[in-house]
Amino acid sequence: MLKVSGKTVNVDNKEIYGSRAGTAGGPAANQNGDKWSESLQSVFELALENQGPERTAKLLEKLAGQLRAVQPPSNGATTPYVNTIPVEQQPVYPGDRVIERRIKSIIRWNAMAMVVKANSTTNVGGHIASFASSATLYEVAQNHFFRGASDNFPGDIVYFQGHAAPGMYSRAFLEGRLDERHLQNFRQELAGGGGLSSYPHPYLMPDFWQFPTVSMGLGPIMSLYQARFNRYLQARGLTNWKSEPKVWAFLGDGESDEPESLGAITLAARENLDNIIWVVNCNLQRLDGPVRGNGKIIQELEGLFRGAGWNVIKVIWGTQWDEIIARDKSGLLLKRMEECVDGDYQKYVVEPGSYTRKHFFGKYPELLELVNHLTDDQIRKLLRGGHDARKVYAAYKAASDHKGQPTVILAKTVKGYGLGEAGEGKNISHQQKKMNEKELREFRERFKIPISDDVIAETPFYRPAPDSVETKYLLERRQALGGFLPARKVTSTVLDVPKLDCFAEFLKGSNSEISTTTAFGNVLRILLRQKGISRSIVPIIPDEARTFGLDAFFREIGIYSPKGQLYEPVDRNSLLYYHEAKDGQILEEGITEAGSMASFIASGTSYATHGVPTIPFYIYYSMFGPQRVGDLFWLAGDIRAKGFLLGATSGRTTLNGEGLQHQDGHSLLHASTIPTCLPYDPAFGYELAVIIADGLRRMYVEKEDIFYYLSLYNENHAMPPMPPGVEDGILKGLYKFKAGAEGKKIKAHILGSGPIIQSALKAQEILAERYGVSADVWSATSYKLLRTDAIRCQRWNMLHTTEPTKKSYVETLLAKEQGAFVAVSDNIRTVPDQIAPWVPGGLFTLGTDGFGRSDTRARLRRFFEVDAESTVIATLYALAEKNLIGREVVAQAIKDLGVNPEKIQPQLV
Ligand SMILES: Cc1ncc(C[n+]2csc(CCOP(=O)(O)OP(=O)(O)O)c2C)c(N)n1
Ligand SMILES: [Mg+2]
Repeated sequence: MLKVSGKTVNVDNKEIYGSRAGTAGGPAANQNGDKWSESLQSVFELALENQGPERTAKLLEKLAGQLRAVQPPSNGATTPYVNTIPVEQQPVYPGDRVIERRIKSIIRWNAMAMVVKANSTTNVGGHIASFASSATLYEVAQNHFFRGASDNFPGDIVYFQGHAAPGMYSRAFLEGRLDERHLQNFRQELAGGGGLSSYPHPYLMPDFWQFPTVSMGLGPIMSLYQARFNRYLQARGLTNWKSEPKVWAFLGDGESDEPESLGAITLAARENLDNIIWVVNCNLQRLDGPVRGNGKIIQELEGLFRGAGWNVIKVIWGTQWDEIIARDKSGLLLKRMEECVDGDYQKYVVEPGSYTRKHFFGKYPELLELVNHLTDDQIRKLLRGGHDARKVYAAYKAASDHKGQPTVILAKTVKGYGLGEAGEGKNISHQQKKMNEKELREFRERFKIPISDDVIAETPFYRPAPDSVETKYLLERRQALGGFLPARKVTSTVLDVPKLDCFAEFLKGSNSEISTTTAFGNVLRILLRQKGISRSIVPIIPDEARTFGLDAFFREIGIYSPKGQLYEPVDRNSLLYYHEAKDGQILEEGITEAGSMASFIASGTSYATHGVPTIPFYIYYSMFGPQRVGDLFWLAGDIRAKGFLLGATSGRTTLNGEGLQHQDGHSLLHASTIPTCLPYDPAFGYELAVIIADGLRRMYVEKEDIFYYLSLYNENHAMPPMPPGVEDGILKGLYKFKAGAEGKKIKAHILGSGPIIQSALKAQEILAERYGVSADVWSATSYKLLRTDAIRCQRWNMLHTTEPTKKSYVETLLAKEQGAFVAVSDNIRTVPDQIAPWVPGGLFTLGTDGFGRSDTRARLRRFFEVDAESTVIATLYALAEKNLIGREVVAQAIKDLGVNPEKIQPQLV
């Protein structure tokens, strides 16, 4: 007993020291917790009374400092390592668990069988362990949550984990959507009758898969922007949904290391996206080994998501653990659960139950009593939460009902669950794709699959009869939920796109000098006035509208914000103020090219995802396009996205002041590698108008699954009127823009693109005036398209040698042209070189290979040898190489034009 100022404080010195010897959470601390709390409260009150608040605060601070020295403060971001939903709050499971388990077992078998079978005769690979760990996570959702598309409802939007694809095929097989031949040909798409793609690829299986997910991190980031885009569509009145679809994203715990996975999670909390649910399959393993062998991935992710404002639901322990946890009055079980690292938990999977008894429970002898009634085998089979349908259902239900925040479910599972010796919880699990007969038998026993010994070695597929309880149940559930998933259905309507004449101002040309970026702004303004499409346009900008001179659109069409504008913008009094609105049309993404691409993809696929075609115009710094987020560009092709990508401030020398990291001369090449992308490098406003008008027609009337990449530049120059009859050439990639001087014997051709066509035009004058050469200037709008067409013809000719040959567009166009051909652009030489084999007599190419740097455009163009003088020299050289002029003319021109022949060469190695 302690007496302070006449009051008795209930503190027993012996207990103080006794408790310090034990650790926090120990039995003594628990039993005396209340006593201690009362005692401290009394001391605190006495201190306040006797010493006053100020001095009490100082005393407490001092004590807190001492406490920090022995116990660093908890960041408060994590909760104990147990299920978030307590047993008392767990809802009753609404399904027939016995039948569901049978269905799940059969799906497990076929998913495994298709991989094992494929690898018995081929080396095509595949994965068993990922789906084995997530089967319950998918099956509970398929039986009770995922809603299919129906009238006025586009269906829930589900991002399936790429490596779990065999599980989805296996279910579709049971549903009768795929047959044995498909499963037989897993990963053998070129086999007779076709097969199944390795992963979710809408390009390869357009009626089945909606979202490519296998490049890790892309599914997660796309799902966030998809959920946001769904809100945007609703806010703009573009939907008539009877209820809002949920966006579900299934991802691996290892996948969470990708910056794209977690980099945008605050968006979902900031915009209250309670229409999204993430399920992270925490099997604690990735490809090589544990995700966090020395820590706990679930706790780490919980802290991150809570910090980001998400609702976090942990599903760690299965039902059998409930009573064990309940019987632990000491707090030691929780302590043990918390102190074990993921590497330990992985070990408990591969070792027998006796090991877990000894090392997990046995660390504190009191804990052994909790499992005395269990055999070693029963201990080994204590389920993790993610394999327990009741726990998973409870989490999904809570997530579905949660309002105001996005939800993440962190479900603990076992990688390769059910594979036993063949790969359960092993470090090699991810790569496992073969099983021997003994392992197959064990798998069959464990999941009770009716396959006899004599055929088991062939891993036959098993599908219950159409009138079996299992098939009926499975179909009934999907019917009740609106239909099958995944399924991709394109029902979109045709848009009333404007004709080219709406761009009359570009076709007429203008005397005032503008850039193609400004011209694009004008095109967009015109399009926004076209009734047929104005509402469908989705301008996307990552914090660069002012750079591109598009800030006027802020006021005109508003920036989308679910909160509207809660503040008075500082520029409210100006005409072009920063205007946020609940129904704003612009997606102002901030500085995230990955997020902007995800929005582009959500918008560019809304024709399929929602049956509502929208037209994304995503304009950005071209250097931060495919170079920065190339994998998303590639995915845009796979997912069959439509729309326009506008790489602004393009050109290694046109964007002159920004230096090495900004000056882009190779995005066109990147874009050329994407099979469904049409890359263009327009020089003039009318070219831009022709390309965009035709693009709208092809994508939104003809319904071609293609998208456009246009480089835009910031150099002002004259925008001439469109010469007659060039539309076709603009679209195909090349047309004669300005013929050379007449009456000269020596002929040459200069192919120019973007603003560098000005070098070609100036070179044309110099060549005529000083060297007697008549050079035609051509505008090369798309080398890739010319090349693709040429390859197509060449291939046809090769395979049909006895039939009349076909001639490509570029060959036909240039067939009668004489002299030398030179190409010049603000891109690396490989861009024009794409057509060299089909240019009569070859193509001499100039380009901006090498790192950019800051300087004036004139000096940069001399440096990279793409200015008019360098173009003249190159043309003369190309002529000299063909013996059409003397070599001394070239040497003389080098002197005349003041070009230093010993100047450094810009490109390296
Ligand atoms: C961007 C990217 N990098 C690497 C890979 C190769 N890869 C495929 S699966 C995998 C491990 C996945 O681990 P996890 O996310 O934990 O999924 P699990 O299979 O364990 O469910 C890796 C590294 C990939 N598919 N994508
Ligand atoms: Mg994993």
